[in-house]
Amino acid sequence: MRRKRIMVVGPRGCGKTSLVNALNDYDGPLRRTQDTIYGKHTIDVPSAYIENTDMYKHMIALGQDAWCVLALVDQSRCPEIYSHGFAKAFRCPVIGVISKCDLSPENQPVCKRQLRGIGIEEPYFSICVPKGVGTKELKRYLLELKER
Ligand SMILES: Nc1nc2c(ncn2[C@@H]2O[C@H](COP(=O)(O)OP(=O)(O)O)[C@@H](O)[C@H]2O)c(=O)[nH]1
Ligand SMILES: [Mg+2]
Repeated sequence: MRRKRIMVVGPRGCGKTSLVNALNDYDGPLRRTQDTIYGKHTIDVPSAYIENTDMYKHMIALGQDAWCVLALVDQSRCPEIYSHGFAKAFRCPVIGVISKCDLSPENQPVCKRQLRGIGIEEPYFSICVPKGVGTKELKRYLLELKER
């Protein structure tokens, strides 16, 4: 059986690649990813997969390789992009992550409402990867979840 990974989904520019790099303890240059990138612990899913509903099936298929899914909403820019009940499409746990928590703090309630609306329960993790905010808490939570 293939090793399962942490799948990271979210809209364009929300900080997916920054987060997978942090989860893989990689601190080299940030590259733009169009294709799905399998990292040591992660799957970095192209934004297009959640931005186009006709590509959802590809994302669900990738979910077979995941032991958990991190669904990101961008606090600096948060139009509705997930379809209602999104989280129910996966068999593994789906965790809500609010990225760019250093920006537009007034949007935090909107982000939480979106995560709830797509079927994810708290706790939600507010992170800012460039400043190293929240990533330690998220990693610790993931470790505990995996061992359960
Ligand atoms: N201010 C801020 N910028 C961030 C944060 N996370 C990522 N970025 C920046 O947002 C841009 C897009 O990040 P990237 O990880 O490539 O997003 P992706 O398209 O979802 O993979 C880059 O310039 C990052 O440096 C954050 O928490 N706060
Ligand atoms: Mg990327």
